Amino acid sequence: HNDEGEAVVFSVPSFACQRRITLDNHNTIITGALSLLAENAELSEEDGRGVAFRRAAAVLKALPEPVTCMTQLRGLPCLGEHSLRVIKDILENGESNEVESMKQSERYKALKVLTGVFGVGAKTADRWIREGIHTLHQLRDSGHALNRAQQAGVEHYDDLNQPVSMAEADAVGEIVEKAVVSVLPGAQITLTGGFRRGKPSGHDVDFLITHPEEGREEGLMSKVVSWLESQGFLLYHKTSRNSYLESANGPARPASNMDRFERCFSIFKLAKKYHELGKDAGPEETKPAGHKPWRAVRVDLVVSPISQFAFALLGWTGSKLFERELRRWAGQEKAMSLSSHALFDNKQKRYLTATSEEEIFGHLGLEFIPPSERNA
Ligand code: DCP
Ligand code: MG
Repeated sequence: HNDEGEAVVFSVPSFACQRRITLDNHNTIITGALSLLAENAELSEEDGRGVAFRRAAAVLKALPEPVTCMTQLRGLPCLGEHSLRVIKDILENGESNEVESMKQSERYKALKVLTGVFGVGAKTADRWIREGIHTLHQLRDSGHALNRAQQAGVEHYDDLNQPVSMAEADAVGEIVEKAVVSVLPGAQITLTGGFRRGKPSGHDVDFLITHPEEGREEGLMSKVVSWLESQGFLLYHKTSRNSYLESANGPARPASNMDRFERCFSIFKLAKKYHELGKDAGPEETKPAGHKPWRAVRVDLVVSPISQFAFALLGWTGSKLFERELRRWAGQEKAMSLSSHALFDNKQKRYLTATSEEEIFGHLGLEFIPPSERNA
């Protein structure tokens, strides 16, 4: 409130990549509701609506204090009719009717359960729901053939739906570091994703791997994966060429570069620390059944040549909305195409190189936003 006792009217720039959004959120009830609506839209393959709700949530996350009345929101960007209705409901009744009934709906609950299986996306879940499959039991009984990823997803369902802690992320990091330096001394790993933004937990652990000498990273992923596998650290892995041609964004790049830019989706078998084993943990023979001494953790590995490292780092740090907004800013405001590989200036018809994230923000005419403030 200002000196006259009137509620403060907030001001927020239009693009999420122009805002400093920390994890210190003063409007968690509203942003939680809008995020659920976004999630539901995404699970229903209505991506446009999903982005609209995500953008609205990111505006509320940027506010310096809790919203108390609708007039404070006057003039803010990205708040559509639907989002405003939800916010009004929450301010008046403490919760949103629409969101509460959505959470209770059979369809939403089934979508959550089924897409909670690693390897199952919105399309597959929707198809199964239309066949009357709403639970994991029904999925097992249905006799549907599951692919390798989905089989691992069902097998490790509970572990993979339990958030990964920072301590676990560090433990995975030590293993990945050991793997990387064993197969290529001098190679470097960097923690990316939510943990780099300072989140205390996540759904997976993301790493970017490179070598300071261009070209030395070639073939690195398969060596790292072989090492991890030989040491018994992998429950599942699938390496894919991160085909940049498949993304709609930006111009095609030389095949030689693409071949080197690889991604591995994996599930690690992470040993539990002694204190995590539970009070009844003891010598192997006396351990109660069901208390396994390890747990499954999703890990994403990406290898990038050093020349693309800054772009890969920026692209894999997130948040997803922050990334999307950076690319939208580049295209709409600067006539540039940004990807996790490069930045192309469409007017000058040339690539703009960078060796740091700061340099990329500079090319884009944006103030530098550190990872901890990219939590849009
Ligand atoms: N990313 C992307 N495009 C993809 C996959 C990922 O731009 N197809 C980027 C944005 C994400 C980051 O990589 O922020 C890591 O992806 P995650 O799905 O792991 O997202 P987070 O790490 O941010 O969240 P979580 O804590 O749930 O793992
Ligand atoms: Mg992550």
